[in-house]
Amino acid sequence: MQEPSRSSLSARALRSLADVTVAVLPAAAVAGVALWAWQPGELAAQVTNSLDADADGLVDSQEPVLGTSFLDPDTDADGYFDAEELARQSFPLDVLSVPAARQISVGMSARGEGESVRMVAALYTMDGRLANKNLRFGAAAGGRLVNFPVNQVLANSTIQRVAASDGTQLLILEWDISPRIVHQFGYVSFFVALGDDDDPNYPYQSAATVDLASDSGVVVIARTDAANVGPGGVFTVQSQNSGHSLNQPILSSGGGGGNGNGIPSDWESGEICSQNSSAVGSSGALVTNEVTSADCVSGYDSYCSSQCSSSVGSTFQTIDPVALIGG
Ligand SMILES: [Ca+2]
Ligand SMILES: [Ca+2]
Repeated sequence: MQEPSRSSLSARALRSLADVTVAVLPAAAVAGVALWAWQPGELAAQVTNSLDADADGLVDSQEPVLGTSFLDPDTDADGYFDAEELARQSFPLDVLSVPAARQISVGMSARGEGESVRMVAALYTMDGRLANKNLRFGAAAGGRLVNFPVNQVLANSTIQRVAASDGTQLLILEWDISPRIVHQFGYVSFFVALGDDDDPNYPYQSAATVDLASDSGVVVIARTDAANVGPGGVFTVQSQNSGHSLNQPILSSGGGGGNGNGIPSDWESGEICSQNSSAVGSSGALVTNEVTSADCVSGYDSYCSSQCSSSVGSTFQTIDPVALIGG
């Protein structure tokens, strides 16, 4: 486990810190910024696979991570398109799970894209605008929570507007993260928090996390599961790994997506690693979890790591999204 290098923190990153609208970052977080900084040259070299065959706001290559169909905008036929269900924290594979009547909500996912991990945040803001909203991005890794400068994330993101079922607009933000961050730390939990600026005591009303792990040179996502999406209340939270996860490979070191080349030959195809865990400790928003059971299960268009069952007893840290909202 390496410590972030303070010396590589660029002047640009420092300047941008002054512009962020989030709370002042602690020194440890500032030191961590360099680790998460984007390489503009690398970013420009990436080409987005923008094909969205069913025009639901999720590109084709994103849908297998969510388990949704790339040919059907409303996979579970409940009247809400897949991207809207991601943003509004209902489960896109359950006709009985529909968005709650709320004014602001955010959901999160990720996929492999070229040689990068592309992060996805789906925002439901009613007015389809970022103005007058509070946004917070960050991650937990190596026992620390790091905030990303909001303006850097936005400057390096694509923003797509998609119609929602109620006539409002969703915002789909996408930005790249280097897979080496995941491989370096072994497990990284990313978060997005979103709120309006009506009440300074409650800057964020919704939060979502997505967890990525490194396994044999492969980036694995703790895939969204029905148990991980929260009911909409005054606040909404979505945790990709809240006691159960389906660990799906999304990017191999050999390049290509998780269902393509580069998956180690000893991983089982047609299966996925189903993992159960229990929280064994917490510190602020950081939760330490221990894997209690893990097995390959069949019936998935994915691959199950040869290390799946041997992860029992290991620990990893996630973010409690509840700790990110409500002031
Ligand atoms: Ca789509
Ligand atoms: Ca639906």
